[in-house]
Amino acid sequence: MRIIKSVPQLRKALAAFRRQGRRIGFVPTMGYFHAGHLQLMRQAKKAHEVCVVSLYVNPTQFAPTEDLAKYPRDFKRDSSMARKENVDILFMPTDNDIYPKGYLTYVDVKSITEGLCGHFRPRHFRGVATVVAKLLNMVSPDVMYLGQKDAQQVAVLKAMVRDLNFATTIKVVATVREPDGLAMSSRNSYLSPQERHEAVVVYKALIMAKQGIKQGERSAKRLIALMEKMITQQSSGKVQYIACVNANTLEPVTKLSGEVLLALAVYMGKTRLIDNLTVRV
Ligand code: PAJ
Repeated sequence: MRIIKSVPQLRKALAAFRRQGRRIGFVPTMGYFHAGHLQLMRQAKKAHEVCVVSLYVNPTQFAPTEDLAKYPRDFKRDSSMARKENVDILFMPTDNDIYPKGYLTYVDVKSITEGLCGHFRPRHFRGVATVVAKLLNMVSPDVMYLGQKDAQQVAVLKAMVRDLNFATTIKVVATVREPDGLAMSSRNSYLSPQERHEAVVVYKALIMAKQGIKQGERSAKRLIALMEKMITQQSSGKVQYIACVNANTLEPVTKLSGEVLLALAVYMGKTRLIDNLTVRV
């Protein structure tokens, strides 16, 4: 595995792979790897692509009040985990590579960034779209791998790739979970043992809602109320939002039909957890 820090070096290394006729698979990350990240890397390797992983904690997707400074970082651990997955290139740009002095340009995806997480993190997806657009221009991958864990991020980046004509296909990888169902996340490391114990309720609420739909429930309002009740009764978690939306457009639905995304954000103490499930009604 090569660890590359500069864009010219990256382009040179990738050009050599392309001359060999190899396809490039790309996994953008902010590091502090867990089994979810590794699953994305494995998908690229399984497709016999050159696996390029970027590791960059992107400041523009954090609000001033958020956890940028304390976001977990462990480069040694990350690089040894990536090496074990046979990653070909670990790309670690610096702030100066991504946002040099005088930086002016941002990518703003409209409407689907306004609901769900976007409602509570107003500039978050602008930061995500901007950094991913830049990384796509640096790597020019054939395929980009994204996790379903961040369902709204997937929808936003799919729209960006379509609207700005990036020559990259997006592959979405199912959410990897802990044995008790909690979705893997770098932020789970913030949880106290008690919060970690209670955090499983987030997934349990989604599963209960899915079962409710299977048994014929079609009212989004009733389902959301049930999920909220379960979370507040079984944990000290504070619900930020629970939503039933169309899985493609992310528009809220009142009567469930078609492909529905159940999505929620819950604070366990100071840690914000998100999760989702798609259900075909
Ligand atoms: P990060 O949170 O590090 O996640 C990197 C990728 O791993 C994302 O595509 C995310 O959806 C995926 N992922 C995270 N947890 C997962 C899980 N439990 N199962 C499957 N996939 C999972 O998402 C970001 O970084 C950033 O916003 C980024 C796209 C890199 C832009 O800065």
